[in-house]
Amino acid sequence: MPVSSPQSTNISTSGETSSRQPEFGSDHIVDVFKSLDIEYAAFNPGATFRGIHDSIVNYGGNKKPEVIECCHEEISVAIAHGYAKANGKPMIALVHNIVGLQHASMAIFNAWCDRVPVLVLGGTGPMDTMKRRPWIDWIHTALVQGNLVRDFVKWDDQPHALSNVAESFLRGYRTAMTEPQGPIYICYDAEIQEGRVTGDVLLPDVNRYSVAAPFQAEQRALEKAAELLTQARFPVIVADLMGRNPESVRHLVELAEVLCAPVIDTDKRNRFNFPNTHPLDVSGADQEIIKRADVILGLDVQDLFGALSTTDRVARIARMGIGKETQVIHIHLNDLIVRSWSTDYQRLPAVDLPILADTSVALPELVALCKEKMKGENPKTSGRLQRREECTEIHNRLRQTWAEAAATPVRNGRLTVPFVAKEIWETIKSEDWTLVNGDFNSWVRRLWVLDKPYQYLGRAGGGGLGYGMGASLGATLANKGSGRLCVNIQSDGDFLFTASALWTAAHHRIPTLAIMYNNRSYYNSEEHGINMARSRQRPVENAGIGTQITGPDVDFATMAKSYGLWGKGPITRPEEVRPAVQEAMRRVKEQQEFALVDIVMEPR
Ligand SMILES: Cc1ncc(C[n+]2csc(CCOP(=O)(O)OP(=O)(O)O)c2C)c(N)n1
Ligand SMILES: [Mg+2]
Repeated sequence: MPVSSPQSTNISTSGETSSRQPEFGSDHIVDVFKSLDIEYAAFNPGATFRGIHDSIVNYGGNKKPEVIECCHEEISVAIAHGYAKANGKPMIALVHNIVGLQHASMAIFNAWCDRVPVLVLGGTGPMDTMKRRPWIDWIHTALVQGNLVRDFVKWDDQPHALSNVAESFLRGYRTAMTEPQGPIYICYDAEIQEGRVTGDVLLPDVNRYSVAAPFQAEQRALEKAAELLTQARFPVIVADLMGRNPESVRHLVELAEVLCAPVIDTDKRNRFNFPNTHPLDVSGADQEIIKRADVILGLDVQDLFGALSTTDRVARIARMGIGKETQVIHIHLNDLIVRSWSTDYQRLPAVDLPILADTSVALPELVALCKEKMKGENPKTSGRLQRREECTEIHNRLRQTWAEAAATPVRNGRLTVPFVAKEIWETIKSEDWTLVNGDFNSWVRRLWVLDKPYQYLGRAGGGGLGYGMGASLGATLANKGSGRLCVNIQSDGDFLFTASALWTAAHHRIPTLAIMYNNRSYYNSEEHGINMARSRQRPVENAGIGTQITGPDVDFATMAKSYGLWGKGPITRPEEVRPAVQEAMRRVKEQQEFALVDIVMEPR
């Protein structure tokens, strides 16, 4: 049977097929996975993909992909989500027919909103009703299964025959990877997986199906942008998802320096966009800076309206924070990923110069055009140097205030969040580290040095709890062999949704350093309760009902231990923090094992 052997490609990195001939449909499916160099397949098992399961293990040798066993489909997808953000390429999350897909749906929604490529695969059927077992095969088969998640995946498919599988998967892979990226879902009929291969099944040369080159902005639009930015009195840059491409960070630094323009990350903290040590980084003074802008450049801002407005969270009123005459430029791809079901496209912002382009190629071009326009300009008389100094002052003032906050170890009988954040920083700062989840509600950004794009991966995207454990394990898998310390700042409420990810961490020896940000509360909700009570003049003391996670207090260290992992805590005293984190870090580095430190602290 002729099987073409794929070479390296810009879709995959190496491409490897099994040396054996496919006997069953699912063997061919695994060959397709291998041709695209898929490293892992995370799943909770299920009979609808038992064919693929068997082929991964017995035909593919449990390598490329290798099985990552999970206790919940939400974990499988979150692992693939975190992996893709850390690695830039996707892995597979396999989910059992209707039931696994329903469990997975929250995590798929997170990946969708976060614009991250995840290959969600499932099984179904048999679609041939004569071949179904009574009851179970009927309740677990849908027409069409993809309908369940169609509104928040870029594409879904159910190949009709084995001969359709390779093309379907290549299309899925490419669709997920093409900007704006996102999850896809492909469902395989049990019959296709379990049937014998009778004729020729060809593996296409994956080199010829690669992701298209990123698309550039229209030249005249970029020139207009350069003109506005170079002539501005006070240009401000707002970045959001731009940093998903690490190269873009370098270009943004150059643009900010050329223009002497302040840079703000949106408060969504979606990606690493700009080094927080740079004097032009003024995130934290957003309102003060935005108000002064006469020209704003947005870079892949998902919610530009939100980023430029102030919101009263209780009254639910947003007011524009910029003047009517402020010119807004936005380089983005948002309009290419609009769906009607969820309104994750956000409020429609007023933009004077919208540019639909991939920032990874538009930014360097914009830098070149700005430089060209500024040729011969005297930075002293142009006011640029003065602006840079002003920004530097703001930058330094902010950091000074934040450092002072970290000097208070205990308040109201609890460790303060900034103090704990600082102690952890002091412990890990000489390591090559990456923060794979969490950020202590921005205290990491305020107190740690983030100067390399891989150091921060952003948040869940869809605001759905249950993300942190899976995503951090996936990102740690992606960092395997890098020697990098992978740190997860894990909030307690989010953890409890997917706590059984501890089993996956233990079983697969995934060496993440997890710090439990234990405020013994779904505090975000408690805070809403407090605000609600205040605005209605009702007792704030009741805000803990239905929100606090006390009585019993969860003993997270013992939870970790019960999965055979190393755990320490609860840590409640200032002098205990550093030694505990040091010990955990040693454990992670030396034993290459997951370790958890439970630190009880103030809510915020
Ligand atoms: C799946 C899901 N259920 C409920 C919520 C509502 N919610 C938003 S934040 C939050 C509390 C989160 O608690 P935790 O992870 O401990 O973080 P904290 O706010 O305490 O720092 C809740 C319940 C949600 N976002 N997602
Ligand atoms: Mg909490």
